[in-house]
Amino acid sequence: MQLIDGKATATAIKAEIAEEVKQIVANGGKQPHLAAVLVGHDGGSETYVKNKVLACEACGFKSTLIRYEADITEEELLACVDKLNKDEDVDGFIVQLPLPKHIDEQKIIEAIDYRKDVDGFHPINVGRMAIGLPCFISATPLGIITLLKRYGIETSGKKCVILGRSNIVGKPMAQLMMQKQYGDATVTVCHSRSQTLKEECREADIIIAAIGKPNFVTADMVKDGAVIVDVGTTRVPDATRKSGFRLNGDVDFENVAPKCSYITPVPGGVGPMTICSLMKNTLAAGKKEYYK
Ligand code: L34
Repeated sequence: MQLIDGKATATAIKAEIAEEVKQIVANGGKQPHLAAVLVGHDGGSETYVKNKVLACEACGFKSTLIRYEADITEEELLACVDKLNKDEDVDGFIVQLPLPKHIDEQKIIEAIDYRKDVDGFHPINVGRMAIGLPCFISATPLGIITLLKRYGIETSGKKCVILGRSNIVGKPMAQLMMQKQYGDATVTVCHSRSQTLKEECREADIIIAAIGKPNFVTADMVKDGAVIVDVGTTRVPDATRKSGFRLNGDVDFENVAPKCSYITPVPGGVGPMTICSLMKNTLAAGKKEYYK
């Protein structure tokens, strides 16, 4: 069993990005600038956005953090998006999800200029991704593709089961894993209503778990030699930790790991790669790589 070290891979890629930014700036080009909008005080979101700001520093980007209380109106948030759309210094920006219930997330996503949508959540980017056109690809699926590639893991022609059908992970992951230029695999998507989920998993060469249920994937669901990618990061109460919680993946790591050829840990697996892919997208935005 080999552990897939997302943290080390992300650190190496951020160093590569920093090197490129140095060159760009030395040649008189513009320093990439990412803005992040954080609404409310969700513990997970606070941590992820803080990590994004730190990653910007590591890459030599400019970053701007815009914070609002949870009672911000949809109108006010749309005005903020509009301002960022028009701000010529901002190359890309994100609105961290989830948003408070009274705000329509889809409406916010669609208000973002797709040319600055470094999350790759806007329908134009989602659609272009689905048909294999240049675009911003959402960060978690892109991070996973990058990890598989960097570890030399063969995906072409393999049977890949994706657990979960969310817009930000499951669906785009399925698209990328089936496409010739990325996974080139045979893809099955399972979700909470799937009747043959366990059977599908047992036949899978690669399982990508993104359902947000701690320890959902158990050893009896995994074939010997399978590759396991764990996207879950659920905070589980843990009195032995100073923080009062620990992060738990969707995979019963302790019992599944011995059966695998490769497995990602939580933390230190997919999470850091999500952030590193956001940095890649921001660099591409700064270079106007996809859109003028
Ligand atoms: N708009 N909303 C928007 N874009 C995103 O790309 C996200 N996502 C998901 C939630 N909402 C979003 C993230 O940023 C999930 N996500 C994310 C980012 C980073 C990490 C986990 C999820 C991460 O850094 N995880 C660390 C542990 C961090 C901790 O201590 O809690 C890890 O090693 O897994």
